[in-house]
Amino acid sequence: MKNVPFYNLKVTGGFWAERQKTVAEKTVWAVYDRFKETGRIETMDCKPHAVKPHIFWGSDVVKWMEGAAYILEQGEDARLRAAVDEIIKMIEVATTEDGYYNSYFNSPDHEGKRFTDRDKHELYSLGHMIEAAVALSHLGDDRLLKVCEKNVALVDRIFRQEDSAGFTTPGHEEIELALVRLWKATGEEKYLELAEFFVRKRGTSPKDVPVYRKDDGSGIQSHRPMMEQTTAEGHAVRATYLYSAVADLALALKDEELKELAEALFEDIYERKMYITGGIGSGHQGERFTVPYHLPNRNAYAETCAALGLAIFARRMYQMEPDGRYGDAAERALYNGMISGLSLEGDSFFYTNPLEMDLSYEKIPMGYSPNMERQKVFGCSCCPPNLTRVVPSIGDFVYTYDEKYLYVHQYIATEGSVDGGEVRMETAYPADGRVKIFCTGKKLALRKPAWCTEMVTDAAYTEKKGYLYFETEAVEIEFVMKPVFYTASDAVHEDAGRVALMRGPIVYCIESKDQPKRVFQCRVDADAPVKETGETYGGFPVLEAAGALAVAQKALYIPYKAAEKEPCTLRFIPYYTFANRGADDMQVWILKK
Ligand code: FUB
Ligand code: ZN
Repeated sequence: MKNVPFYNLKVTGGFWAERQKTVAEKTVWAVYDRFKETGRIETMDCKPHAVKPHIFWGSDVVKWMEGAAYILEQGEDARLRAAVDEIIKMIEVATTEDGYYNSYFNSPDHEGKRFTDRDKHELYSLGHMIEAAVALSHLGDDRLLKVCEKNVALVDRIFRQEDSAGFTTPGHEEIELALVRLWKATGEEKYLELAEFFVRKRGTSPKDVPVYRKDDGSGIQSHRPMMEQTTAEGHAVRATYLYSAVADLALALKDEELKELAEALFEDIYERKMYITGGIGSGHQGERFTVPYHLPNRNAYAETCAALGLAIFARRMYQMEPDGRYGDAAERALYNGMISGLSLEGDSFFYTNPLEMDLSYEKIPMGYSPNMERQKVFGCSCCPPNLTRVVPSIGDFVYTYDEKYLYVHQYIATEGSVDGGEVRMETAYPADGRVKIFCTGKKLALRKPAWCTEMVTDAAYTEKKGYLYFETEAVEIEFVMKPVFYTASDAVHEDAGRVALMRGPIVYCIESKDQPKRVFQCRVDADAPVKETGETYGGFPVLEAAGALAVAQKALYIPYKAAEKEPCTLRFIPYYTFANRGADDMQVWILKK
């Protein structure tokens, strides 16, 4: 199967068109301005400055550049082009004779220390620079690509040929998937070989001691040889970047063992370690996967980058083989646990994406509390520029194709070209479940959304592994969308006795400001019908459900029979919009009445 790159498609309307507009007009500049204010941009020149670069500040900046390049694909913007140009020039000048660039190690304080410390994110930062370079080269600007190719030649010599670095594989993965992109962009086999080297060597080298988390190495996916790592472990962003590279290599090398490994890793996440929002990495210590079914709501870490990581891993899986679970995981993450990281206004962010907020938690001395309010920038600001990369390139998630079929994995209004033919999808999904698709020269294979229990179409189809196969070039279908309460597996102890509301792929939540009392007093009647109010928020209907309020009692403890409840109506908004009207208590999983 081949991918249809977003370059061939235009997003013509709906949720993502609106988010793309916000990111292009607002977010990209909000992130740039914060990076300028904090010194991230100026330290790209590696000269002495009052402010000292953090180990991966450079990665923040090149991720921003990658997003800027995607925005420039949509149309020229002289100011954006100039901002990108300035950074490229700084990198060119600061690159050493032997091809090395890193804003931390090329700065005067850290000279001579390169490639000695596995946890200093050098190869991670280079990976992101490669991704930015590939994006810029598509615009016809190869300057950064040249820098990267020299840099990669150095890495290849030091790591693969001489084995002379202080470690064998990176502490934070990213270069692996970036090298696959570089191979695709240049056709140079050596980049694919280096990607394979880093993946296969993982967990095998005595030099790769688990210094980082002082654990068994699982925190950075180094506890055993890669081919024996069949469960998702450790830091969730690192893990999903690595697993994405495993899937990339499986596809590029047509390697069955790598494919089986990627499948096992995906299954472990999908069946046991993923929030209903597509958030992953529940543990805040180590930003990591913990144990199966440990999905706490209030303490959920669920980093924005990790949901994005799941989405890009799942996308690679469906590029390999159509299986509805992959598209479902990507859809959950994109519409919920990832995009919740971006405010409706587009200029503030969440790093963690809990499924419950209790404002009083901020006051607990020495306790863990997530950010209750969206932030303009973080000390560790990886998430905002990741959003500026993924939203403009969202078209990458929509289609793949083979000789016979166009596979439709995500329902996003788009028009463009596929394999010499024309493709067009008209839909307001997921505000509305009606979809019209047409592609010249291809039959259509449509993912049946996991949430869908009722479809309406006149066309005949056969169903296999979550896809509907039509023998026609045009299809009209409705995935009937209505609010549904979900329950979690018994194994998820935190959700016992609770339900969560979804409408199509959109997870809903309640905030105290919309309820008669704080959300912790709210109980919901999961058997009563849910009403669409006629209002919308964040592009989706505001929903109402019948419930009951536990009447506040003064005494700390009273007999259960004496506790009073009064009927009420609960008002639900899309989860991804939480805390857009200021910090508030919030719940996704609500106690049943
Ligand atoms: O370490 C670089 C980035 O910062 C990671 O990907 C995020 O999880 C955050 O730790
Ligand atoms: Zn992040």
